[in-house]
Amino acid sequence: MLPTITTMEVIPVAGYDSMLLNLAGAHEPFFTRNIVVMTDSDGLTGVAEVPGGEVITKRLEACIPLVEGRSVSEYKDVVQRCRAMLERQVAGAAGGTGAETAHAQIFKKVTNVLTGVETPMLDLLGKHLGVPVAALLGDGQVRDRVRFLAYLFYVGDYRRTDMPYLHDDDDSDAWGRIRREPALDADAIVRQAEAAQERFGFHDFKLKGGVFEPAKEIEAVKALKERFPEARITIDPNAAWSLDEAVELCRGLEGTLTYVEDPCGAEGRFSSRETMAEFHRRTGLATATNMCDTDWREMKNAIRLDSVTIPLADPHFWTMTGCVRVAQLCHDLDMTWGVHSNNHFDISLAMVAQAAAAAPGRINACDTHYMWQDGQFLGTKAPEFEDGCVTVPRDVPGLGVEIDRAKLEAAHRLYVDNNCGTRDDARGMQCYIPGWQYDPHRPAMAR
Ligand code: GKR
Ligand code: MG
Repeated sequence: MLPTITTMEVIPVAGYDSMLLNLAGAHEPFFTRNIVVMTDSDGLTGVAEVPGGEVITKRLEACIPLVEGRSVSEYKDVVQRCRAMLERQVAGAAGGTGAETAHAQIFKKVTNVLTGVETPMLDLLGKHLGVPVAALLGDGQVRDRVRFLAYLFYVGDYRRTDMPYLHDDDDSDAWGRIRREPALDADAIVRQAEAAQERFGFHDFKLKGGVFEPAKEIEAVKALKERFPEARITIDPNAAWSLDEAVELCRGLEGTLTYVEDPCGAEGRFSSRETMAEFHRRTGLATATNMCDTDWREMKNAIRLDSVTIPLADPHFWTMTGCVRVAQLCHDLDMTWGVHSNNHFDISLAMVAQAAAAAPGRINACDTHYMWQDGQFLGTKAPEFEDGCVTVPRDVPGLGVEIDRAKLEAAHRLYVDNNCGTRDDARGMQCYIPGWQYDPHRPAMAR
């Protein structure tokens, strides 16, 4: 008999971030996450990290009665029951319409919570069976090293705000010195890439776009390619560009851009999956997304239209088993799998690494924001990158992260003391540009 779950704790936490710029504004000084810790009757703990915000905290708390008392071996049934309960809750909150249009919203609102239930149970199951979580996903572990990319951002000048951004916190190397400093042009982006490569060994680079005029961002991408001719490079303006603009900007850049992430979105009568398909056909470039292929119904349409060659299936939004299911589909249907990210601690890094270790075939370097958070971890051991990769050892059972209670408590205090809640990138930007408002079709700084 496997042990039972005796307690499930849900702990909202915060960590420090730089003033990273994107289409939605500027990251605030703190990013938030929800940590789930399950303890079983043998005294072992299983953990998960999922997106932050009170809504998710509350939904996770609502799952506690369905989890406590259940055997670790019953994890699939527990997840099923939590799914049914959450779907009822979310549909009820939406007026109980049950309409097809609500389906995607329900999937999105429920799945990130389910990840917080599924992952600690997989962690515990792995520990009891003596295998890593990757061995329990898909057809099992298929690789030992998982490649990550350097996620480069334009960075605002925290000195122009009255917000408590962390600065001068790490003088250990070039990355430590520059990661809180303004980066507002191609030279600064190349310096970021150099410093990140020096510390982590990354071979792949992604630039978060949607900040400046598109041509300026393409200049940065070209400068990166010139400096790192062997690198796989991508840009992600979060669909801020029009289809024609995106085609104009990217046509002829096959040798520079390995793929383009969400270059354009819905336009008039055409859905984002239709414009992405046109972009793909007109430029011949591979397309990635975390915006228009984010549940199974969207996936079905994206595949029929040939819109997306790289679905970024983040375990936080698809569950661990769900994102590996996407990876298997990619492998069989001539697509390649990748992973989206948000700011995160070490537990999320381990979750992505375990999922990617079970993703068959050729996959893309996984997105991670971790380089911006490096040094802030909740486990007993700092994560290690070697040559841009994280190792998933076959002899370390579970997720491979043992929670450090003191660090967890400190991250929770940071959340409470700073009144953290749901992410709001507009607030940071308004300190920078008074009256600033989000516009999905206008780069943040092009005002
Ligand atoms: O951290 O600013 C950010 C990113 O823009 C993030 O919020 C996105 O969800 O990384 C993500 C993306 O690929 O779009
Ligand atoms: Mg994206």
